[in-house]
Amino acid sequence: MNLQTKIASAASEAADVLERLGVRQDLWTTGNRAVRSPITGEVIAHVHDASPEQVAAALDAAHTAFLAWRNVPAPRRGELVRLLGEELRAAKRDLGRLVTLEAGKIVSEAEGEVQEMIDICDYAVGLSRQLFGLTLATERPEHRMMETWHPLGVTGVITAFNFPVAVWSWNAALAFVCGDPVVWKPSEKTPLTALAVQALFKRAAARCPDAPEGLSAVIIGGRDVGEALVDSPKVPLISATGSTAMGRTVGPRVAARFGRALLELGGNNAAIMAPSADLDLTLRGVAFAAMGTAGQRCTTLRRLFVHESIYERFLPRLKAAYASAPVGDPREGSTLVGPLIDRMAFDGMRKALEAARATGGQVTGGEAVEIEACPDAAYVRPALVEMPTQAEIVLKETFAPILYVMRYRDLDEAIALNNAAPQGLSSSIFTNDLREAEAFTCASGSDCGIANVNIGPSGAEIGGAFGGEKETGGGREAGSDSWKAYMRRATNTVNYGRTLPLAQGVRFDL
Ligand code: UN1
Repeated sequence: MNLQTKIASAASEAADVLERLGVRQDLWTTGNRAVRSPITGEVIAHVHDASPEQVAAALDAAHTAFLAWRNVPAPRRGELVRLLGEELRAAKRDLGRLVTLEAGKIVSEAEGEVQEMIDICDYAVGLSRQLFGLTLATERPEHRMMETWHPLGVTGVITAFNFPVAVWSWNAALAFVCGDPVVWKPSEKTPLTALAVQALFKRAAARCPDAPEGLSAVIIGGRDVGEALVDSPKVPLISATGSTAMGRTVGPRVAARFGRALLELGGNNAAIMAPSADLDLTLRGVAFAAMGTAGQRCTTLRRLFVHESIYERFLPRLKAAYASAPVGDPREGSTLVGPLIDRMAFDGMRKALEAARATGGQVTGGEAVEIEACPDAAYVRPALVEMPTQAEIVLKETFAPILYVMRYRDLDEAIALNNAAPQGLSSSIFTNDLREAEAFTCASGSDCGIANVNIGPSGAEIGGAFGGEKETGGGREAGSDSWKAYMRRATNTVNYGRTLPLAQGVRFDL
């Protein structure tokens, strides 16, 4: 299929945006690592991998920064994050543009990602005055027992290409107010946006006299750089976002040194469409959740269970939406589905569709959309696959726009199908029946970290805790009390009396 014949180069625009964002030219022109834009597949920059010495120096500097930063009162640490939020507001369009150029997101989603950074900064500023603990009842007279929260240390952040800037900010904004420096290893596929964020951070830090040198660092590189971060005893917390395979390596390595790991891994998110569902609303909810970000969100909708009584009515409408969703240059205002990150992602999609066909799947869409003169770009029409059962391939996360659709008969069966995936990130039910909605969100309902009613599984806002169970890794980021992962808890018992009563009535009289 050939939708758009020609697409304008991304390289010179990337150079302009990087310049405006204040990224030093040598950081992206003279390096060893080529960076490609998924829009055209062309090389748009060359960044420098960090050497082992540079990684060690960044970690030392971050640790030294920690020793000072932990003593800065939390609301003053919040002032740095407020300034960062200001920089992000001013740079929203440019940074969003760079996300589009480097990750291929459509403009509105790319700017939405930057908005998510601004939101978490605002949230963290408020939080900087609310890092409170409890006062607890003590069994001993003239004693006080309380819980205090203290900065933990350097936070290592590993991020994926699909949210190249927002995931850092959910971690960093909280880490900074909690008193922790941040060393960031971005995806090899999206280092430019990381350099841009670091430049904005530096602008904010320059306006904040309390901020020590080394509070934020970016270390670019492959697996070896990630491993140096993961194995460093100077990094008590590793927050890693990526595949379950990555988490299987990172989790045990961090555990082996008794570090703390916050893991945000694969998702294989489902929605249930019940007989009472609002058809129009569900159609929009499903379309955005399944096709948005070209199916490359960890919260993307990948499995849809439609009640048999409405299946025949709903499916033709969904198919029409799939056939008409505009695929193409994410810089064009009318585009809804941009490119996949690279050809490898397309190969993965093709293989999954083959496996689905082999187990009885009826595929609509899924074909490559070729762009003239851009053989390295990977545009694809999103695929809708009607499956007779939830076969093995459906239970795998393929990071591409594939939606498997299945029928169900009763809600218990649908909830069991929702929970049958090894991952447990996000889930939804579309229903106007209160009992069904409550059954889906109750203890015996969805087993995911996120369970929604009448919205899709993706597009969470930052106020809630974000993350999931089972193979998703169990971590929680962003809102609610996720900040506690970035601090150490101390229980303090203070005796203000003149005797020494022992707990549990123990006697030890000399
Ligand atoms: C991810 O894909 O890594 O809920 C995170 C969402 C976004 C975050 C997705 N706020 O879809």
